Amino acid sequence: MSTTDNQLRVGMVGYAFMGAAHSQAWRTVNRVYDLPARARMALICGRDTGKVAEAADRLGWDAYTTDWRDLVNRDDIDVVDVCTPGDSHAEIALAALAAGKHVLCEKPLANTVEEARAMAAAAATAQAAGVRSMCGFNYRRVPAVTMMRQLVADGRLGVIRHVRAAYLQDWIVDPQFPLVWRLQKDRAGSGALGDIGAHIIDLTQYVTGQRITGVSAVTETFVKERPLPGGSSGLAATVDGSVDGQGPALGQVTVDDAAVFVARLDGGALATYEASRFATGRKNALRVEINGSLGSVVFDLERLNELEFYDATRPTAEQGFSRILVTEGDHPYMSAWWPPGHIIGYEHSFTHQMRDFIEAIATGADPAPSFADALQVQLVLDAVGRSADLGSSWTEVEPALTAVAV
Ligand code: SOE
Repeated sequence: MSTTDNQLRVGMVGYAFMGAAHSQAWRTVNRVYDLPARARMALICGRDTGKVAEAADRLGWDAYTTDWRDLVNRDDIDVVDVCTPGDSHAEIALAALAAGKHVLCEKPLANTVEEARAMAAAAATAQAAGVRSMCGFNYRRVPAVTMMRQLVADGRLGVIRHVRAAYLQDWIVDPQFPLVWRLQKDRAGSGALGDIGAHIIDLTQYVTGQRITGVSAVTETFVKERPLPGGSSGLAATVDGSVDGQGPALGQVTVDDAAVFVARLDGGALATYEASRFATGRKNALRVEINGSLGSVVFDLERLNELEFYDATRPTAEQGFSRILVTEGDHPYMSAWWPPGHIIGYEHSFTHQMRDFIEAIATGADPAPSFADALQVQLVLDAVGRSADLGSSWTEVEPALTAVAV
């Protein structure tokens, strides 16, 4: 931290969707929260000079560079914010930690367990030297999700029996959608599983305070070849270089389009998880329901200012799911915003994330989720992938002997 003016000079690598969401949060956080340090949007990094210069202007960064190694090693940078595809998270975060920078890394932490282990180990070493690190599971910082956790922690649901989580999108239902980096294993590590499944794994563990100890999974890639980005027409070269006539060049999809799994949690709960990019009509539909011995609670991202709460301890005649509007001043994070009933949005979760990160750095606290927390999510992702590959717990249904009318 710059001791002269209590500034945290931030360098961000990446300027696409998450770069824009993080920039909005860095621009806003010190204007809505009274914090012990101020974030300075000092430097943004991207590979293309023209595009990163435009991003610096549009997103509000003081300067730009195309060299992330320079960024992490500069003496005038205190925080490195990693907003790149997963295949560069480890390299950038490890270099930044080694250079004594505080690190915020987007989710999932890495593309492999090995990378995540190295990052968690480096973060633990750096922590001893006062360096803070956090993984960007932003949905933890939706006020309603934090309140969900509080309800569970306060025992209002009793013993947790079921966790039911789905994160559904539909942006690649069209088979002509191009083979972008999120559909390539070497860039993204996995598909829907790591991109959106990671969110519901982290969120449910955060809310219940329980950890997933075992899974049984299936995954599917519905569309196995897609046009290459900017795909030229003409002879269509498939992934093995063979040419099969006219049409855009095609490439192999190497990640899952959908992942479905059941899980056991260490507190005894049974859980079901669904992450899909083929849920036609579902744009960014994250829904979590927790059932306990004394009640249930439901969070729906499309109604992110609300919780549905069922209190089984109420008189039977009064029981039913109530709708809690999580906009009161004493609800998590809400004191900084508007009067009750004036709702907030998706982008506010990132501002809350930066609030907590800045406060942790300035006070010497350890921010959550830590890289160790994110490693645990990576271990679950890995187990789901191995379970799906093995098909070990899959029992075929015996075919009916004769065709039956259905
Ligand atoms: C996927 O399209 C995605 O951008 C995720 O990568 C984000 O983590 C999620 O918040 C929104 O959807």
